[in-house]
Amino acid sequence: MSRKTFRALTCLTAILTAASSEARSFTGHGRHLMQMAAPPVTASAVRSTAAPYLIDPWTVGMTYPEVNITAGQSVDFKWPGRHGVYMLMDDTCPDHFDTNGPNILSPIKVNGDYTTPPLSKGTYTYACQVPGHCEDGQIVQVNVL
Ligand SMILES: [Cu+2]
Repeated sequence: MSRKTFRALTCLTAILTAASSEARSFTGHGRHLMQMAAPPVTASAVRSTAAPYLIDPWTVGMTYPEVNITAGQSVDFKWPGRHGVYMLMDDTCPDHFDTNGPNILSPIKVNGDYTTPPLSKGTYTYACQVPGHCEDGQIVQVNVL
């Protein structure tokens, strides 16, 4: 192979390598945009087709065992009487529930029904924000596996 041919081949290889890494980064970028467009709470990789896990009645005086569901599944709370659904940051009843903000999933209402969005893997703890209800057993831990 002549020196000139060798240089031309080296140059061609460099161009092809650059083009293919460009193509890869474009694909990666496209995938990133698709993930950005999806709701953040949706499990994109594993989406369960299972029906929502029903907690009925969601009320006081109960002992709710830990719930195990699969990624992409939702939890549906239904209640008689006056309750709400509040997402806790840990598994203990707080001294104080925020009166507005993102932790309030359902405001306090009578005869309510609230279904979470499809949940991604993790541990979630829900309680009722009516004063005294969490301490009276209206708290549940949900493990999304
Ligand atoms: Cu309650």
